[in-house]
Amino acid sequence: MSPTALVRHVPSTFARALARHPQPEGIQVDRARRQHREYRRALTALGVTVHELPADERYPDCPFIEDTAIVMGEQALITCSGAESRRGEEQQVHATLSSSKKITRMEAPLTLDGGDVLRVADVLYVGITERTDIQAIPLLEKTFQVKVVPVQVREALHLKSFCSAPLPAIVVVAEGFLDPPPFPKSVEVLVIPREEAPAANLVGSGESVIVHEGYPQTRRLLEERGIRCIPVDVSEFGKADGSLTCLSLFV
Ligand code: CIR
Repeated sequence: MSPTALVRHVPSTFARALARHPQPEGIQVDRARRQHREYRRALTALGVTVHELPADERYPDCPFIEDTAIVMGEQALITCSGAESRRGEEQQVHATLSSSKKITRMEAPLTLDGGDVLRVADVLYVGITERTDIQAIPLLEKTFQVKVVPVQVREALHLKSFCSAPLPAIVVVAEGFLDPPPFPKSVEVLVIPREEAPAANLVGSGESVIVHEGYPQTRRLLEERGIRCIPVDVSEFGKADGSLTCLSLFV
C-alpha cells in the first residue's frame, strides 16, 4: 500500500507566519503557493498519496502541518503547539484523522511540535526546545508504547531543523549539530556540511528523497549513496523557519 500524507494549503495570511529572522523582502504568498504545488507533485512522484486540506486564514502557519500531530500505526497524538498563535490549527487535522486513527490529545501546559519528533526505527528522538517541553515525553511513551530519547536543542527552532530520517535506518544530520549522534550503530548517519545545514531536512519514500534546491553537496552525497533526489524549492517557507518535512504529515 502506498504511503499517505496530509498537506495543508497556503492561506493568504501566510506572509504573517512566525519567523525567527524575518527577511526584509518578506514572504511572497503567490510564490509560496507555487512552491507548495511543486512539493505536492514531488510527493506524488515519490509514490505518496497526497490528501489536501484547505488553508485556514486564521492561522498563517497552517501549512506546517507536521507540527500538529504525531502518527504511528493506528495511534495519533494531536499536539498542543509551543507557539500560542498556532493553537487551533490542530482541530482540522484531528477531525481528518479521527475516522481512521485512535486519537489522544495533548493539552496545555504540555507542549510539543511535530518538528521536534524524529522517528528512527521504533525509537522517538525528541528535541527539547522552546516549543517542546520535556514534560510531554511520558505522554508520547504512553501513547505509542515506544522508547523516547530526549535531545537538547539550542541552535535551532526544532530538532528536525538540522536532521531527518528520510528513509528507514538512514539519518541525515548537519555537521556539528548532534555531537555525538545519539543513534545506535545499526543506523547509517550521513553527515552533510554545516554550511548546508537546512538541507538536512528531507522527505523520502522507497529509494527516493525530496531535497532542497540549491544545496549541491548534500545532493551529491545522497546520489553517491544511490538515493534518487527530487529537488524542490521551498525558500518561501524557509523564510518562516519551515522546511520539507514540516509541509506534510505522513499518516
Ligand atoms: C513556526 O514558527 O512554528 C513556523 N513558522 C515554522 C514551523 C516549522 N515546522 C517544522 O519545521 N516542523
